[in-house]
Order: sequence, then structure tokens, then C-alpha cells
Amino acid sequence: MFKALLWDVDGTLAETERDGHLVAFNRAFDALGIPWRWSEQEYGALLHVSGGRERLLHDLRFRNFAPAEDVESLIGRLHRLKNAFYARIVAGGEVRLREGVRELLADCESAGIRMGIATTTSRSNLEALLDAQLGAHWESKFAAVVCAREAPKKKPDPQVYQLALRMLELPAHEVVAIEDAPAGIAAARAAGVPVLVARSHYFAAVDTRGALAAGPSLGRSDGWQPRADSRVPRIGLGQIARWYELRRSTAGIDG
Ligand code: XBP
Repeated sequence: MFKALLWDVDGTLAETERDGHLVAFNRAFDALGIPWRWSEQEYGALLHVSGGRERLLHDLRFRNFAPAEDVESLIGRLHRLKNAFYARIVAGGEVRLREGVRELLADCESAGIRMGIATTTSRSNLEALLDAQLGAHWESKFAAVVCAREAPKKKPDPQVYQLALRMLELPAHEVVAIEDAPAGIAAARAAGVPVLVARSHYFAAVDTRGALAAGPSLGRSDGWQPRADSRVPRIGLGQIARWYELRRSTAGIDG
């Protein structure tokens, strides 16, 4: 049995990108008089750039826009404002945990499987989301919490996973990660952590080669590859353990 589960946040714990970050970026543009808004589709294309600041910088490079101030300071102001709007949106509770997440968190707690957070989003975003969804004491559920503050090298760099493994004091092959995006899958794999993929809105067609298993949602057992036990309505700890053992016995998860 694996010893710990590492959770990605954006797209995996909740659909934060479409319902939270995108809305907040557009409010920040509006507040600072920036003359464009990102559509849902444009934002999807921009998600290949990890990190909000990096995404803003990338987009600005392709626009014929001469800001009245230094680009770095404009990006800094936009990003702070975006995070403030994001915090307000998620504090309202409307960006909920994805289906099956709360149940799997509970499975781990009752089975004594330690958990960690492995995200390169800002700490304030993580706090705002989990305060609203899991309550003020959410951090006590996790043996390791790594975000952009500790891991400034954004995914697909494996830094965030390497730090989480160090905090857990576990080798990579004894941990399972849950991810949704190509950069996250690549980061986990580069750190040697077996990865489960719960496809999200923006990454419905993500390449899942090499994943332990991939499927549409932790909240259902149909549509997963390899197949999940269809007699159970969701992906629980027992199913993940079966996939993990399958990988150990076939391809091998070496230590
Ligand atoms: C997700 C991201 C983040 C969020 C915005 O990282 O790429 O950029 O979209 O967060 P991960 P910030 O997959 O590691 O959760 O604006 O705070 O960067």
C-alpha cells in the first residue's frame, strides 16, 4: 500500500481556473483600466503557462500595449489584485470541491494515509479556497503543504513534489499524486511520483500516458482507464490501492 497522497489544487481539488482565477483576472483588468478581457477559451490556451504572474507576462508580450508604468510593476499590481478578487470569490463558497474529493479526503483520514498539498499557486489562494471548503483548521489534515512560497519553480519543474516528499520523509514510489494538467502530471512524473489523473474542464483531453489511471472525476467509477470497479460509485482509497498494486506488479514501481 502507498503511504501518502499528494493533492494538486487548481483543477484537481476544485475547478478554480474557470470559476475563480479567470473571473478574478478579468476583474483585475477592469479595475486597473486594462483594455481587454480573457475569454474562457483564450484562458484555456494561456493555461499552458503555469503561474498567474507568468501567464500575465506571457500574454502582455503578445499585445500591442504600452503601459504607463514599468511592466514588472504593472504585472505585480495585477497579480495582487487578481489574488484579492480570487480570495473574495472563493470565500463566498461557490467554487466547491470537485465530486469525490471530500470523500477521498475522509477515506485517507480514516485509514491513516497521510496527505499533502503540492501546488505552485500562491499561498493566499490556497488558504482562501481551503478555509472556505474545509474550514479554518484545514491545514491539520495535511502532513505537507507546498505552494509557490516554498516552490517558486512552477510545474512542470518537479521542485514542488521533491519538497513535499522531503516533508513527508517518503521515497517517491510510496506516494501517489492526483493531478489534472499536463504540467502537473509532468512535475509528478519527473519527481518519480506515480500519478492519478482526474480530468478537468480545461484538460479534458490531456495526455495521460504513464499515469496510474485516468478518468473524468473522482466522483464516479465509469470512464476510468484502467477500469475501476463499477460496483462502487466513486474512486475511493481501495480502488487507488488496486491501481497502485497493479502498477507495482506489471510495470514495477521501483524503490
Ligand atoms: C496552478 C496555476 C496557478 C493558478 C494561479 O498551479 O498554474 O497559476 O492558475 O495561481 P498548480 P497564481 O497546478 O501547481 O496548482 O496566480 O497564484 O500563480
